[in-house]
Amino acid sequence: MRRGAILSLVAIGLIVGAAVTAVAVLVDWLPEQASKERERIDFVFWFTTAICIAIFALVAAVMLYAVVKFRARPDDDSDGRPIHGHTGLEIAWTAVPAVLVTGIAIVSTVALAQNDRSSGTPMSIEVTARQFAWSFKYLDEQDLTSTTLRLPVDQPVKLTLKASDVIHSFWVKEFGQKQDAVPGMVTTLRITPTKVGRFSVICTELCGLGHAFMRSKAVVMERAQYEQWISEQRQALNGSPGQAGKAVFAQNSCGGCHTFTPAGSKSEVGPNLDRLAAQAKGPGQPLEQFVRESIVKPDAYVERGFSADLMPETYDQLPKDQLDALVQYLTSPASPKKSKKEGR
Ligand code: HEC
Ligand SMILES: [Cu+2]
Repeated sequence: MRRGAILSLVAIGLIVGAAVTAVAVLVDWLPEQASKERERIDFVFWFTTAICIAIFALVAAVMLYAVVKFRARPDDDSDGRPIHGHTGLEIAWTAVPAVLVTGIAIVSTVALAQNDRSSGTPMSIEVTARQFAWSFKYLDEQDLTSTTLRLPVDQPVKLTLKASDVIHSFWVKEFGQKQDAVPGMVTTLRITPTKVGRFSVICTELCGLGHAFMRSKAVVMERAQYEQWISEQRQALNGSPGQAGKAVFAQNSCGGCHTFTPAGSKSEVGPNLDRLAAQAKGPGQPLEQFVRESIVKPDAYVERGFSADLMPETYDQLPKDQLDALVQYLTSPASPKKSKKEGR
């Protein structure tokens, strides 16, 4: 090949490569990066993208050059020269992609293997997925149960995922990896958050009518703040029944849907819990039994005027002592007042 041809090819390749690189780098394609695992996934992504850009530039350069250089002139009606293969080229375009694809496979395998291993001792949290809600149980913290996933920054976490009805999938896009929650088996996912912030927990497996609303929050906190939150919860759980019930009520977002004056909540998605005694007369059950059943099996009795599909059915995951405290908190009007005084 002549020198001029090679120079033109290189020039076109560089221009195309620069343009495509600008599109890849200048546009903010990926979500915010907030975990070590995401960093590794993003590395694989950029590694692959770089290879794609190089190949694209090469192909575009040869194509553009050929289109201009070998185009038919207006008065040229002759046939082109017949060409029969080119062994050198064929070996090259087989061997080079094979090497590149193998490289991508190796880099991905290393990233996946590292993401499946925690550095240091991970914190254990059990995640329960159910149509259409998430529940998080802190196995190292007396099974403290919450509907929000709170994590200390830079601390490796091991999530064990369970599903109680159909297949769901846990995903926080800032953390990277997804993991399915499958009925009848336990799956695991490791996360090491690297950024303080609030992120969305999303179900990414179409799991029924309420799938789009199957969301929760992952809150990554400074270690000191997290420790404080945990110790407050621990104190509350071990405190008077009123305090414990109040903490369980708050951690499980009951106030997000129910009015309950002792907890200061005013939402009207579900029935007003200040009037439970009157409501228990509907199904004619003793108050305590009615409340307990309403929490673990919300559909057992549905108050007139409310939708049966709204209250999450994940609360049967509450450990017995937390459920007891919650029921007591909701049924004894005296304990909330008392706990207010003891509050601090
Ligand atoms: C997403 C909204 C939502 C959340 C969160 C929620 N509930 Fe409910 N709750 C409802 C709705 C709607 C009903 C009425 C329909 C039904 O019984 O399923 C209800 C019913 C109840 C009832 C029965 C009341 C009656 O009059 O029938 C009790 C008791 C109750 N919830 C307690 C709780 C507690 C305790 C929590 C927290 C652990 C909680 N709920 C969380 C929406 C919610
Ligand atoms: Cu789901």
